[in-house]
Amino acid sequence: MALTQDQIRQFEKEGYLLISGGLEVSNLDPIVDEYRDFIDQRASSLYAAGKISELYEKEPFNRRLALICSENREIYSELDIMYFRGKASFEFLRNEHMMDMVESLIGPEITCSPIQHTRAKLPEGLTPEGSDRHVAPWHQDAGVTWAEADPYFILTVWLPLSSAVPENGCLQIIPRTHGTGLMQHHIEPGLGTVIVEHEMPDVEALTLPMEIGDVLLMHKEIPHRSTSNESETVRWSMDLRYQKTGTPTGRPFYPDFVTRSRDNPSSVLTDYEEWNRLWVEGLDKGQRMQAKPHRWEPAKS
Ligand SMILES: O=C(O)CCC(=O)C(=O)O
Ligand SMILES: [Fe+2]
Repeated sequence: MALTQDQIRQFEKEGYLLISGGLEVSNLDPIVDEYRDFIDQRASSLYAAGKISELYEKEPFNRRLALICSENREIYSELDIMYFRGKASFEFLRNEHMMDMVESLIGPEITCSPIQHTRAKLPEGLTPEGSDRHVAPWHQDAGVTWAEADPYFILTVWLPLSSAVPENGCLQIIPRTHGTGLMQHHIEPGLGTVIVEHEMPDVEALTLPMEIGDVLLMHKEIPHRSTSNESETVRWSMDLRYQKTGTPTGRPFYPDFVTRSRDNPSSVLTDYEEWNRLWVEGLDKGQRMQAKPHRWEPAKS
């Protein structure tokens, strides 16, 4: 649904807008189903190979992966959107209801940025090698692009596929801090890209518990983070980014594509095979270039 004038004003003032029940759960079910099916198949193959002791098939969606990973973590690296490349995930990227919300903030010519993730955030301690890419220290999404994207507006859309609560590391944001530009970040080994301490605004953080169907729209200059998952279930979520077609995404080696266009409707990418091909090519290119995803240097010790 298009945003109301009030919602647009709220986004402009606060730098974010949380829309409770912004999407019908039925819009997200196909994504959950394709992950559920994949995990089911992978559980069978791991079991057949003697790598897990049981299938855990009676367990709910947000628990089964944790139990499998407590025995074998092979599946973990196969789940993010660009590796998994599910058809329902691809179709959802141009979901009409979501595009209506996005259009209210960026206009009718919409490109989907390749800076996007499906995150299966495992209970603390279960992640391979101990560190977890889905535990994000304080950062702005403006900080995870190349500088070429700096002048342009990029909208983050964050949505859970299962309950996101403080205990499992839901999102925390610092509202009303957008409009001041890019803050200095650095890379903290083992932690990720983080805003340097003296640049962090002295404003209280807001913790945002969300349920499946809720949608968070966030300005790229809003600092946010998520803490580790202290629960026994998986925090499943997606974070997507949209911007006006023709503006640089700040990850030029990965594929962007048009998800809505009033000027040129035939430019919208609806071909699933082509999306797959673009990602296979982009991942290969990124690897060959040894492309740095963003501009920051390791913190000085
Ligand atoms: O999902 C998370 O925990 C962090 C995600 C994030 O930083 C983002 O969506 O921009
Ligand atoms: Fe982020």
